[in-house]
Amino acid sequence: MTSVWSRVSGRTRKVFAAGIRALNPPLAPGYYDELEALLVAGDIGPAMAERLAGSVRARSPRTRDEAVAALVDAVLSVMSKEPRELVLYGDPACVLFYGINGAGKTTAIGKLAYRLRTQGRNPLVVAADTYRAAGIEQMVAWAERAGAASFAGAPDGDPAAVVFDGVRHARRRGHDVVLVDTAGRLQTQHNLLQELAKVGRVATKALDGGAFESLLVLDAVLGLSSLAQARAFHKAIPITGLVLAKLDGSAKGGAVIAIESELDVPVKLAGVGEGIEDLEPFDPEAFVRSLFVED
Ligand SMILES: Nc1nc2c(ncn2[C@@H]2O[C@H](COP(=O)(O)OP(=O)(O)OP(=O)(O)O)[C@@H](O)[C@H]2O)c(=O)[nH]1
Ligand SMILES: [Mg+2]
Repeated sequence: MTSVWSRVSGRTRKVFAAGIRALNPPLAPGYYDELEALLVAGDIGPAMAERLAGSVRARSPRTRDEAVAALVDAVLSVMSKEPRELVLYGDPACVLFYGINGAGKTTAIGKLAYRLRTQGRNPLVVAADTYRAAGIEQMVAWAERAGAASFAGAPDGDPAAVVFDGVRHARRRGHDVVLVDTAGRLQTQHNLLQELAKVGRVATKALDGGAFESLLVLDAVLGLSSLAQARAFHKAIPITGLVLAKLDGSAKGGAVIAIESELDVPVKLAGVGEGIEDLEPFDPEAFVRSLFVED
């Protein structure tokens, strides 16, 4: 049976698995250059591709299987070692979602609310995308589908104030987790990044200094161009985890290897479709094996 990972990373997998099959065996001249080019084609980035091909070469594999095994090891060794489980402690626990426009924030929150409901938790969805009335409506509609309660800010309101009030509302009503949706913003919009930083500070205050999950949602379709986004967001607000949305439709899933490695922030969740159940805790080993190893 094919795993969820070989299904969702199908397009990226096509680039890699077929390419690896077509490569000369490791003992042939040019093998490592070809391998490096293949990794670049899968959007792993030139520097990381060189480093990974070098690691495989250092292991002196004699067969294609040995080379692939060395590649899987090399990739796993550059990925983040930070824990991937969402940290959901606190009174209430809080998860803040942010990212560029259309990345998949609202959808990911809807799916996570559903997942938490099935685990017996009682999440409150806080719709703090106050820039667009439709943004609030979309979040509230997802919360309803998930069977979760929601708390909406007024359109044009201050998102930080909505988060503060949302946390208080959650406490009063006995919700154990707050999931906060924010407006899409580009990494080049300095004011909006500052606004996000303020949302983070106010969340800390509302939680009496408690920690919260701070998740940058990336559109997997964009590949390596997400690296610049991630760097800029990370400067504005400490990122505790990544959400890789739309992995099912991306041919550039390889980029996550370089992004994780550079930021040392783990992908915690992956969006694998448009349905309410299409969210998976990220499993790097299964993901990497699905990219390079045929089943
Ligand atoms: N195939 C697929 N589509 C997804 C996934 N996640 C989100 N989408 C689609 O991507 C589009 C944008 O998703 P939203 O959740 O609205 O994105 P957003 O980040 O909230 O967007 P803004 O609020 O406008 O910034 C929608 O059409 C979703 O159905 C996924 O994992 N797989
Ligand atoms: Mg949204």
